Amino acid sequence: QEYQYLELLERVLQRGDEREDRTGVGTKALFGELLRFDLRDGVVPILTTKRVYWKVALKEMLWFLTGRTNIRELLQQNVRIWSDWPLARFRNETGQKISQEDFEAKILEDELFAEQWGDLGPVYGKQWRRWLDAQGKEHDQIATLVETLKSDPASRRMLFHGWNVGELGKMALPPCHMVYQYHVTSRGELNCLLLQRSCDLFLGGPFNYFSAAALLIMLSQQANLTPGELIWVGGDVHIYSNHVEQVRQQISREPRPFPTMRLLRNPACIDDYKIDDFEVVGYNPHPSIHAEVAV
Ligand code: THF
Repeated sequence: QEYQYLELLERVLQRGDEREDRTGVGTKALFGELLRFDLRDGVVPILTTKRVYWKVALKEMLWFLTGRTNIRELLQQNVRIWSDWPLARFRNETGQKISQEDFEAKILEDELFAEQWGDLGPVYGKQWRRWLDAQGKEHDQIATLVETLKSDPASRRMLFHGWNVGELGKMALPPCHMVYQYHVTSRGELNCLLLQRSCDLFLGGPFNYFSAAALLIMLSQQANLTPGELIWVGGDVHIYSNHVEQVRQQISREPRPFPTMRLLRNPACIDDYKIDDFEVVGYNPHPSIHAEVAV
């Protein structure tokens, strides 16, 4: 199953359109790509051609589900993947040349500082759990989804969306993984179609595939369904110019079978999952490959 990802990397390198992007780093990109991951029997798409820090991705997903948007709660769990954006804003607005380490330490020890500088605005968690409509009413899209999965699994309206047009301007970064649509087969298998408008194939992609799979597995458990398929659709799928060597190295490696994931507990509700509830079995990846994230 991993070959489709490696082939996508290869295609983007060979045929990708080369452009300047928002970050100024430069990318090669294709538009409109699709990957399918079979999640039956507990199989999860954690890539094996480099080590993927699946616990980091899972902590991020659990943080989205809490509805929170401050990086402080991530840093408290030693997750640093969202620090670059608040750090860039702090440096821009104050002119101070603070290091990432010092900035993160300050966020952790100073609650007021964290409130002022650590918040990403109404990003994923806020939209998923507290989407604000024009009347000022908040909507919990995740709770509604779980409810519908249980009560009306044949529904064609089981989805949640991150692209809240009226609030885009307040977000540190508008959502990349944007619409999650669900589907239940007559055999009680839960499928997900994820539409991702923009994908950093080397750094973000591997996190996004696994996170979406983990969420599907949690939803299956909550609604008494079994995991089916994750279908991932990417809009602008790109490789940053400073990831090309890393990508070549990854493509040269032989993929191994995907691992499986088990839930050690059956939490009472979608809000109750903890990182220790997840066990990954049979993950035997090639070594990690370092790359810089474009901000
Ligand atoms: N912006 C860009 N340019 N790329 C992205 O992948 C991305 N995201 C999120 C928001 N904006 C993005 C942030 N998610 C890593 C992983 C996910 C991120 C950001 C960074 C990363 O550096 N991963 C490394 C190290 C992991 C670690 O240190 O724990 C890795 O090797 O996987 C995509 O959603």
